[in-house]
Amino acid sequence: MESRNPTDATQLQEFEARIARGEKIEPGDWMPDEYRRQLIRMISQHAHSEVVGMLPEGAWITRAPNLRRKLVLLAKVQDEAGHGQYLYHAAETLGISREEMLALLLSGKAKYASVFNYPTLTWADNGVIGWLVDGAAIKNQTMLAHASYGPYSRAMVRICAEEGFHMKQGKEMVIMYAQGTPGQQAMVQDAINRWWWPALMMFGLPDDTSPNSEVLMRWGIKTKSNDTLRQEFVNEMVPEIHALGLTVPDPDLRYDEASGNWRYGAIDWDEFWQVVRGNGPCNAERLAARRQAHEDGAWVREAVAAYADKRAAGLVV
Ligand code: BYC
Repeated sequence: MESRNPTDATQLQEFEARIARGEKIEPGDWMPDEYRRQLIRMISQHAHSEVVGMLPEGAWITRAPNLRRKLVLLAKVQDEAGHGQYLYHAAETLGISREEMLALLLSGKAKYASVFNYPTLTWADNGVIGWLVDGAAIKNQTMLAHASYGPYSRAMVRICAEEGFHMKQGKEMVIMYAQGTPGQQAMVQDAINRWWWPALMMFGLPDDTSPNSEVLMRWGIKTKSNDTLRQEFVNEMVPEIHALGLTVPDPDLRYDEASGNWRYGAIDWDEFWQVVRGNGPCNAERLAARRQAHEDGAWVREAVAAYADKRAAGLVV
């Protein structure tokens, strides 16, 4: 990873000193190749997650139970598209094109958050995704708003503000259904049962098996570890779920007085890898939907390219 070239060694020292002083690294600045590679990997995966993440909830826009819920859901799903845009732009500042990133997604080679390969079976899933999935995302992204790379950290500030709204609209639904009819209570509990474990997987692999964490922490991209954030999330969510009279689908969950932590049971990492490798319940459906959207948008790309050519030739202003 580190170069033997003395100039690079000095640059690396200066680069690490800048990060230690809390300075942001900006697109034109010198950076180690591995820093660039890690950022492209993480930011592009994040962008893909936002865009694929529109699909599970988007499927419910036409079936929202009333106009207010429909408007909120439309706004949320549209926000996720915007998040994808900011993030693709942030990744482009590192020297990869949007076309390359999209080609990797559409060919099935790129990773994106495993959670979006699960189906949304009832309306309550939208509430629980907002509360748990966006809640997990905020926890992670509030940390990433302090990341050492300027364009990524600034994108996170804006995204977190919008995710705050996403989480609140989800929580409002969960509170309402938890206090609703027995049918609504059962529906929201069932949604929590299905989304709890995939939400915990959003924080990434355990610290002792994560191949990327060490370098990400060293260069200030992550400022908290995967397990630290996961534990913080569990500690915040469990009392709230219990306060609503709902349960967490984890028979091993217990409160540890000494540390003040809610200790959770084993996460099924075999299931995680099955889903990440393309064998989750909805992987094929999600990719097919993105490919269809890409094909349907071909005329827009052609029109934009034609306009750009004419503009370059001075034929339009
Ligand atoms: N799913 O060393 P590790 C949203 C991969 S969207 C799939 O722990 P790292 C929303 C990982 O990529 C917000 N793959 O990785 C949108 C790596 O593979 P490679 C999504 C995962 O990067 C719409 C390998 O496993 N948030 O909020 O140190 C509607 C080893 O893992 C996952 C972000 O993207 C996973 N869950 O840490 C609603 C945040 N976890 O690349 C809501 C930005 C791990 O080495 N990303 N892998 O082949 C991150 O913070 C980090 O990348 C992670 C993983 C914490 C996710």
